[in-house]
Amino acid sequence: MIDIVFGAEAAAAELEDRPIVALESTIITHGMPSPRNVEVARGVEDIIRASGATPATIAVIEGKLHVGLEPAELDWLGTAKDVAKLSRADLAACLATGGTGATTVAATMIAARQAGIHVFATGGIGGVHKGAETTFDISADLHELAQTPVTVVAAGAKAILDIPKTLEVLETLGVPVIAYGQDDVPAFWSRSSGLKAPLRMDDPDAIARAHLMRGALGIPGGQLVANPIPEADAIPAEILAPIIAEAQGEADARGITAKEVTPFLLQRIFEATQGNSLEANIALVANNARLAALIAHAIGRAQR
Ligand code: PSU
Repeated sequence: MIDIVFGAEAAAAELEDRPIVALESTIITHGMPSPRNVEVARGVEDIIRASGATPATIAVIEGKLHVGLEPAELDWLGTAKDVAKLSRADLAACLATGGTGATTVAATMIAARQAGIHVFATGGIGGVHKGAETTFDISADLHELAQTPVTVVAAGAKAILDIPKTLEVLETLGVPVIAYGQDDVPAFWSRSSGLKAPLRMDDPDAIARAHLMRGALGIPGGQLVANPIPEADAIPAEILAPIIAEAQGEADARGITAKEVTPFLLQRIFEATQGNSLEANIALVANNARLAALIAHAIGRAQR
C-alpha cells in the first residue's frame, strides 16, 4: 500500500538487520539556512555511520515516502522551494496527491515506525508554545510521542517553547521524558531548563531496555530522550531569554501563527545571536545523532 522507497544504504541495513537511525528533513528545509542545512545533514549522517549504524533521512518526494535519501536528493532538498512541512495531519494527503514535503518529528516518527526503525535523532521537538493558553498552539509532536513507538533523541524541547507546560502535556500523555546523564531537562541551546526531569538514565542500554519493555507491555507511544547540548557549545539561558522574548513579541505583533511560528523564531534568534544559535543547534544535533546510534546498537543487541 505505502510506497516506501528505501535509500540504498538503508535498504542494505534493513536486509542485514543492522541498526538504523532515522533523521528528519524539516530541520533541513525549515530549520536551517542553505547551504549549512545540507552540510549539517551530511555531517550528521556521517556521525551515525562512524558509530557503526546506518542513517536514514526521511522525506516525501513526489508522493513517495523516502526512507534514506541519496546524496543528490539531499542536495536537492536543501534548496528546493515550496516544500511542505509535514506533520501527522498532512502526511497522508501529501502522499496521496503526489506532493513533496519535509517531515517534522511527528511525521518522521510515523515513517520510522512503518520502516521498522526504533530510534530517531533530531534537534528539538515541538511542544507547547508560549501563550498557548490563548492560542492553543501545541505541536503535534507531543501527541505523536504518545502514540508511535519510536525513541526520539532531542536536546529537549526548543527553548522558544513553554517548557513547563510542554512537560505537563508529556506527563498527561504518558510519554517518558528521560534526561540523559543529568537530573535536569535540557533547554535546547542551554544545558538546563531549571526543571528536574521525571526520569534520568546514564546508559544507552537502559534506554534500549525501557524502549523494548514498553512494547512488551503493550504501551503505545515512544520515549523522549533529552540529551543536553555539550558544555562547550551551550548558550547561557540568561543571554537567550530576552532574545526569545523579543522574537516572540515580534511574531505576535505580525500575527504569525501555526507552522510558521517555529521557523520565524529560529530565524530571528539566529540574527540576534549573530549566528551563534545556529552553531549551537548544529552541535546539539550532532551530539544527539551520536547518542541515537548508541541506543540503536543497544536495541539491536537486546533483540538478539
Ligand atoms: N529540531 C531543530 N530544528 C527544527 C526542528 C527540530 O533543531 O526546525 C523542527 C522539527 O521538525 C519539529 C518542528 O517537529 O521543528 C516543530 O515545529 P512546530 O513547533 O511547528 O510543531
